[in-house]
Parts: sequence; structure tokens; C-alpha cells
Amino acid sequence: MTAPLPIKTVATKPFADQRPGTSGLRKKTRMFQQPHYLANFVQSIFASLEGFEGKALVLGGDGRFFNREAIQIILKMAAAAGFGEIIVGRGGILSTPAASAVIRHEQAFGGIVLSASHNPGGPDADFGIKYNISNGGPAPEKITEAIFAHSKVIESYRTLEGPDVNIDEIGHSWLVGTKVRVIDPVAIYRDLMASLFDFDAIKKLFASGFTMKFDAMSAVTGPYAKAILEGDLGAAPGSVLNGEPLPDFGHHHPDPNLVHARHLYDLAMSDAAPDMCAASDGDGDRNLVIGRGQFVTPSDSLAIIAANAHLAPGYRQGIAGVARSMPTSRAADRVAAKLGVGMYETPTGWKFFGNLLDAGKVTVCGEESAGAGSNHVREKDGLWAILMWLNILAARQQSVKEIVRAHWAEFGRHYYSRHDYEEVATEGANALVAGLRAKLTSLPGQSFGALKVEAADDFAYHDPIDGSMSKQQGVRVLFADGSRIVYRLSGTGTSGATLRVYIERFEPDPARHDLETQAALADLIALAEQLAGINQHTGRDKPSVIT
Ligand code: VG1
Ligand code: CO
Repeated sequence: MTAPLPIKTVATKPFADQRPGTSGLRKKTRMFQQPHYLANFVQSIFASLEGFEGKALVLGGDGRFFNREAIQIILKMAAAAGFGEIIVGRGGILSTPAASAVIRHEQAFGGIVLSASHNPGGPDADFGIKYNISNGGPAPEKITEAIFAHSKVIESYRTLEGPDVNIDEIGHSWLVGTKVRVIDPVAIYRDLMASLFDFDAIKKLFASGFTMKFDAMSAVTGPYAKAILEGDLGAAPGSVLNGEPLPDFGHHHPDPNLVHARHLYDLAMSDAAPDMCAASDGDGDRNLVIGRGQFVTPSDSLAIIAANAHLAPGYRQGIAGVARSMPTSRAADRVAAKLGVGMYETPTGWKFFGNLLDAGKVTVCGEESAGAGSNHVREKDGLWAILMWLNILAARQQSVKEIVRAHWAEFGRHYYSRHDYEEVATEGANALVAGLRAKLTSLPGQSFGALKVEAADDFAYHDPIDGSMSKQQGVRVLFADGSRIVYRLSGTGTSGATLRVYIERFEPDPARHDLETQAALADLIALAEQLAGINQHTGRDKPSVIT
């Protein structure tokens, strides 16, 4: 008698809410824990792909609550689907940029990344999943829409009967005909960083007494940061804070912004400040950089990285171009213009950078939401940005503050802030955006005090590489003096709607580079309320988060 075939087909029914957002599918963890919910989405991913039989899939997550269970479900389904090999980070762990690096290094067909990024983790918090393609980057909209379409009609999925796979030991095992290879989650990423940056110069910097605090926020980057910063580069033991990844991130919100990483800001502004404070988020793709007495906005960080990347060995040839998401400040545009390289403005979310990077049009990319990265992977990369800063500091032998001030003196300063209104009622948020859209044609030419509207539109992106079109990516109001107000709704939240208002003003005069940011933007902030009726539509009289 032959053994019964271990592959089984499980009948299921569609869930109506599996449309991927800015970065994959993010929902409450309990939603993912209900029977079939995760499996339906995973089967919908496989149904949207062609030609993966016998090829490799990379699998890992940020270690949040439900990560291990989800890994087991996906391992069995990927084996049943016919992948030849599944490459898993030990313990089911891979930071998002490390997953991207592994996909590229192993020439895998693609990867599945489990994370809800900077959202909190735990049974009452958030979970997420996304698919990355063979270039290591998030699947483009064509694929995410196909996944969603399949999730609406799914009737069954395929999996394997059998015990769980051991994912805690480096080595390999077999799931029927599929090899499961467990790898060190840090090694490939660490080698990649060593190939890009001048580790000797950074080592000397630390040896000369440079001090740093990096807060891993009890999230995925702890082991990476300890190995690279304290291990390879000789930062003092204890430079990495909260370096043990915890399934609930120690009950914190692993978002390295001025609210959730306030303690770092306070430390950097205090007498006890180290030379540099830094942090990353839940899945390791965001970064925060604060010098002693000098906060660096993510938009400025992108511009400064673009202007100085040639100081790092991996970028010695110079950069081919720069891309930023539309709401990100235009500080980087000035650098690209000066360097005489291309500048691209894309919708929010890293998936829009992939084509430009693949085509060699750009080398560095960034977003105002604490994201920066380059063509070394196809995700934003928190530790990469921090190592880039360390390399620049070592090469220029100046402080963060001196570098930022010199940059503003040369290029002018873009005062910039984002105001978030989190978890507001969806109807009100939609009405607010509809109201703005209705005003777009009448706004140009109108003046509000000293601010004259030059143009207003709902940002649409025409991908220059594949010709695809993405519409309604954010309402922009552009003023004659170069200021901007941008409104858009978040695509990563898991309850209600989140309104993001992005405010920017350019100040060329170095004598006026010392204003407090909110004060410098006060007129625009008031006008943002007046144009959109934020209070009327959301019931809020102030933002929940200001970054
Ligand atoms: C937010 C940010 C966006 C970023 C995305 C994923 O999206 O604004 O810039 O790419 O999060 O980042 P949204 O749609 O909520 O504005 V991560 O670190 O959460 O993967
Ligand atoms: Co993230």
C-alpha cells in the first residue's frame, strides 16, 4: 500500500477585506488568528504568481506575536504549492531589509515578510504579511491587486499534513519534496553592509571616543545592531539599547519618531548626550538619527545622504539619481539638481522605487516617514541609514550638527512637519478628502494672507519604466513661495482612518534657520485646517502625532 498523499485541500470561504495597503496586508492580530484568514491570503499570493515551481522562497518576520505560528502555516503551504526550497531566518526572524538582501543574494523567486512594521505587536495589536518579488522589493500594484482579486473568490487552499518544522537550528530538513533551509538571519546582511561602508574608518571613529546610543526598541534589529555596531565596529558595550527582540516589543510602539522615541530626543538634547542617538522600527526598515543637540528630519537625512554618499566606498562612483515619495520634503531635489542627476517623485510606499532602482535611474531613495535606502536592497533600511551617517561622520570628521547646519547654509532649509490624526472615523476622513478634491480647480490663484496658491491637484504617478498609472495618491496644494500642504489617508492603519497632513516651507536665508519648526510653519498649519476643515470632519482639534 502506498502512503496517503500528505497534501490536503482545505475548503474555505473568501474574506472581503484582504486588499494589501501601502505595505502589504495589516490587520489586528486576532483577525489573522481566525481559521483560514492567513491561509487564504497566502494561497492568493501563490495563485497570483507564475513559474515558481522548484524555485526558492525566502520567509521571515519581525518576531512579533503570532510570527512563529504564521511561519509554520506558510512553510507547509509553500511546500504544498511546489516551491523547491524555502529559506527561513532562524526562529522565523528576518528584518525587512535583511529579507530583501537574502532574496537577492540567494536569487530566490520571491519572499514572504511577516510584519506590521512600526505598529505595536501582541494579541490585541497588529500583524501583517507582504509578498516581495525576485528583486527583493515589495510586489508592485499589479500583483497586489491580483492577490486581492483572488482573495475574493478563493474556495480552497492547499497545505500539508504533518508536524511543525524545526526552525531554531541552522541547517536543513525536508517537507516532502521541498527543502527547508534555516539560515542565520544576520550573516548575509552583515556582509552586505561591510561591502558598502568603510568599517575601518568607523572603527577608528569609535576608538577615538565617539559615543552612540542605538535603540532597537525591543524589535527585530537588536541582533543586527549588536553584531555590527558593537561587534564589527567596536561601539562600546551597551551602545545598543533594548536589543532583545520581544513578541510584544516590551509593550511599546516600535516607531522611531518624536513621540515613541521621545526619550532619545530628550537624551540627545541633554548634557549627557552621546555624539549620536539612533533607532529603528519593528521590522528594521525605518531609521531615526539625532546628533547631539541636532534632530535630523528624515527628509533632510535623505538630502544629506544624497549629497555625501560618495564618501562611502559602495557609492564612490557617485549616485545615478534620487527618488522620494511625494509628501517627502523637496530638500533632496536641490541636491539632485546640484549634482546634475535625475530626481523622481513617487507615491508613498517603497514598492514604487523598485522599478527606478532596477533600471539604474536612482541610487538612493527616501520617505519622510523615517525611511531611507539605496540600490543595495529593494526595501528601506534602518541600519543602512545609520551606518551611512556613521561613515559620513567618520569621513568628514564633523558632528551631526555641523553637517546639518552646513547643508542648510549651502542648500537652504526646508522646514517640515507631519501632523497625523489617528483612528478617526472613516466617513469623516473620506468626506474631508472629497471636499478637498472638489476645491482643486478653484484653489489656484487664490491668496490666503501672504500665501498664494499656484497649483492644486490629486497626485497621480506615471511609472516611467513600466508605464503603469497610480491615481489619487494625495492632495497637494502648492504655493507660489515654494511652500506645500499635502493631505492623504494612511494605507497601513488597522482601525478607522488616519489622516496625514504634510507641511513644508523653504527658507533660503541662513539667518532664519533657527526657528522652531512648528512656529516656522504656523501660517501653513492654520491654513491646512482652514482649507480642509479638519476639526469639522474629524472632531479633533489637534493632531495625535506630530513628527
Ligand atoms: C506609512 C508611511 C509610508 C511607509 C509605510 C510603510 O504608510 O507613510 O511612507 O512607506 O508606512 O512603512 P501610510 O500609508 O500609513 O502613510 V513601514 O516601516 O510601516 O513598513
Ligand atoms: Co517598518
